Amino acid sequence: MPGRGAAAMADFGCLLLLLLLLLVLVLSRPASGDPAGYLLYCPCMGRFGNQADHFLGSLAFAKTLNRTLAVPPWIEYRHHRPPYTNLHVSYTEYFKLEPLLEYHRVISLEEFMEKLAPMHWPPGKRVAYCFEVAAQRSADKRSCPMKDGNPFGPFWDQFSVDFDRSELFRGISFSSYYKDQWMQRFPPSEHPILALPGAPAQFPVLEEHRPLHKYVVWSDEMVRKGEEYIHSLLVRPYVGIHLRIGSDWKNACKMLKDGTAGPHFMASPQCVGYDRNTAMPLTMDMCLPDLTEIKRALKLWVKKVEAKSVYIATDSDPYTKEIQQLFQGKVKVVNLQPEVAQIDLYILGQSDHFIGNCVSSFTAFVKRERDVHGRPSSFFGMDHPPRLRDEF
Ligand SMILES: Nc1nc2c(ncn2[C@@H]2O[C@H](COP(=O)(O)OP(=O)(O)O)[C@@H](O)[C@H]2O)c(=O)[nH]1
Ligand SMILES: *[C@@H]1O[C@H](CO)[C@@H](O)[C@H](O)[C@H]1NC(C)=O
Ligand SMILES: [Mg+2]
Repeated sequence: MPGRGAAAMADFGCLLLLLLLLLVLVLSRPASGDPAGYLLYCPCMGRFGNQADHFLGSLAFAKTLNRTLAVPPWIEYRHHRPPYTNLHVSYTEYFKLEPLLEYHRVISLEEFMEKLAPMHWPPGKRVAYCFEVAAQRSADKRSCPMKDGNPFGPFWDQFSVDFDRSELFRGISFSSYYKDQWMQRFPPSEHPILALPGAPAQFPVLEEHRPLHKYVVWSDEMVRKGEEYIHSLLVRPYVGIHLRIGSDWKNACKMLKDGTAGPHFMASPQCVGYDRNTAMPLTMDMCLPDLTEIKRALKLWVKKVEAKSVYIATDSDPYTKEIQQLFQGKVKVVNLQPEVAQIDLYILGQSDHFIGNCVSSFTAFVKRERDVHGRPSSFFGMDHPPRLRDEF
């Protein structure tokens, strides 16, 4: 019976078509969103060190609220060299996204905008969330300053984001203490996307959030480049130093001379201690080491670790000649001045001993990374910093 065979073939064809249709439907379905909601923010305060401090706090806050964190790109200020506008550098350019997932759910802001925003955060439904006091500055006194000025405007413009209305809050802060208040005020069912003008975090990073640095893992490309420099330029053991001595820093450290700053000044809790009551005094050598102090500390640590080379990272004069003279040419002195500041961070992180600047959040990034891996660090003006809670 030839008809039976043909009918069976036709049935089979129908089934195949149906399956195919189903597959197409499943694949073209918009990505499903997290029912627990998302947290978006602009890393709009300070340069890399500040943004990294804020990132750790924001990661912790996202976990507190159980919202997926949209990891923003880093903002790099290029006012003095091309392209003379801000660069937005993907988190994944420098670090891996996967290790963050061991701690909490994240998605890059880029992927969120590409895959989720069209369905879950479309134009017309973009709500800004901010403190009442921040909205006071706006014309109608009720709008969050999401895109006012630089870097705020360019940051959201890179994704063509405009905000449609604002939700204001008061009497709460970005601390786990207020978790219940946040959940009640902005439940994810009614407020799925919480977009903030700045990081929901403190600067400097809280002591309890420092260990989160272990989830900040260099990308393969950064490791490759960094290791290449270390192998070709340096001889181990090597001492890495961060000389934060440029003109903006000289101005900042003047506050110490005036006596207007206490022991807690910018990133200084990392070396004087986080408890204000027991904090050690912050000296000028710790904020702005002069050449005498730089030589003293270097001599001490080069001798102690029997260093064969010294790596100098700086925002200003590296004092290469002076340091070479100090060791009478017996120690190799290297200053790379890399195009990408994160290369300095990588090389400092890998050194056999690190001497940093107590007040700098650029140093703080290196110090945290080294603490996580049990590598030794000291500061100019402080050879033996107190143990912090995240050291093991
Ligand atoms: N490449 C390089 N850049 C540095 C160094 N020190 C400071 N900078 C630049 O100056 C910025 C300082 O700002 P920030 O990272 O917020 O650290 P802080 O101001 O020292 O707390 C860095 O992000 C770098 O762009 C350095 O040693 N090497
Ligand atoms: C947190 O969010 C995830 C993902 O939406 C969900 O599976 C989990 O149940 C939530 N946890 C709590 C405690 O609400
Ligand atoms: Mg700064």
